[in-house]
Amino acid sequence: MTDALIIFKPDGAHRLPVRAALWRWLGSQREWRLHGLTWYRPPTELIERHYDFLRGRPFFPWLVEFMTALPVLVGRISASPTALERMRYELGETRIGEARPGSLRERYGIGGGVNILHLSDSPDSGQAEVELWSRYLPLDGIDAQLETSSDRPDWTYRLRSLAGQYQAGVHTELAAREMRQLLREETELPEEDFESLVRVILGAFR
Ligand code: DAT
Ligand code: MG
Repeated sequence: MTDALIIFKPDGAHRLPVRAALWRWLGSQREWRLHGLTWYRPPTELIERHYDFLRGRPFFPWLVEFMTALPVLVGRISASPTALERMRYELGETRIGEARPGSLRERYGIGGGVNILHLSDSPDSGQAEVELWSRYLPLDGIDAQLETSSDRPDWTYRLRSLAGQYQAGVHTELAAREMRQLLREETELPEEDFESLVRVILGAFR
């Protein structure tokens, strides 16, 4: 068995229909065991270390801002190496435009690196990531209370379409305004946190 780190990223943690879908998937524990899941707002230095291999990439500053903007759900699973590989397959490719149809990321990601969930990609990275994050928080208690369904609408595909317009500079202001409205319907964050969510999601498409 191997350990792996799992993170509901800000979009996966706060867009309620997405969170419910991720929880249905993760909570099924089909071929894996969930050992910890807890709310935590990671400090910048932790995210910079976690994504150290991406330092210098043009999207790195955005990635750090995205991952530190709000509390996220962080956890640990154990699985066989092949089961971990299958989980990654079910998750889908990194960039939403390339994510396999039917995968979690294709279904719920808005675009680019706004891709809902982190999951360690191998036994080696799983061990290293669990070790790193364990220095900041315990990863062996499931204390998050999550719902398996949500009465909020899931606007993924409209958000993705609008993000495309926003990125292309087509109806930029209208697209941003509409995205904000749709995200408002999907979330129940207090105003200040909601503004952070909108800022980091739009920030992916600048
Ligand atoms: P994954 O999350 O599929 O393991 P990764 O470890 O290669 O992917 O990259 C970590 C995160 O960095 C990824 O989830 C989103 C962001 N990212 C990677 N490549 C990107 C790109 N070309 N554009 C935007 N964001 C990217
Ligand atoms: Mg990775």
